[in-house]
Amino acid sequence: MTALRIRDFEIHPGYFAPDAQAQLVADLRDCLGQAPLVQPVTPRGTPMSVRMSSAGAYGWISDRKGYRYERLHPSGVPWPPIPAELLAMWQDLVPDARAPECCLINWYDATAKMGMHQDRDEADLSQPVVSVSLGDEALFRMGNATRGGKTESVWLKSGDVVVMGGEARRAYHGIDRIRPNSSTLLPKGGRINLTLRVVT
Ligand SMILES: O=C(O)CCC(=O)C(=O)O
Ligand SMILES: [Mn+2]
Repeated sequence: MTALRIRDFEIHPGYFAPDAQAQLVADLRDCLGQAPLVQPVTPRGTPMSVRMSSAGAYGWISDRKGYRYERLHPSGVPWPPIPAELLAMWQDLVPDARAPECCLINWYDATAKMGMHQDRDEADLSQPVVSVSLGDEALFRMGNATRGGKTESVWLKSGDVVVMGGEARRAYHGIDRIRPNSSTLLPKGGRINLTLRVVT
């Protein structure tokens, strides 16, 4: 399937076929067995609607102390390794990038969303972020390098991959809503989003 480009966001519809999606879900279950999902709070103490964990050398954390990357899960255990098929995808789509050091795992239930934000806790913003969608469809909104202005939206489906490089790397983006029961990949529904990042 050919990629489509919206601004500098490069979207690969159906990058992962259904059997590869099922394999990813199985691998993620192992990851979450070691480093369980937690419900983060914002630095102001407001609970986020997504639940999060990570794989890789670093995990992304949000709590009362702020947004940051940490070497350990809040329980004190190291994050599990990033599943091999995600490393292969990274090599395929962004061969010139450094190796990813974090795979943030976001789990959305039917009512979860993510407000417009930039990914900017990483030291080297010349490195791309690559995002994988699994399960229910999500309305992904793409904005600008500064807050506000015109935006464009696309429904991301299970197996779709988005490369955020170039101008898109600093662009505001978010998830407005999930379309419940739009996928049968996850037996209880919901959506998993993975974002691979170079942290240092
Ligand atoms: O769920 C998504 O598709 C986007 C997630 C995201 O932007 C993030 O975790 O920083
Ligand atoms: Mn983001």
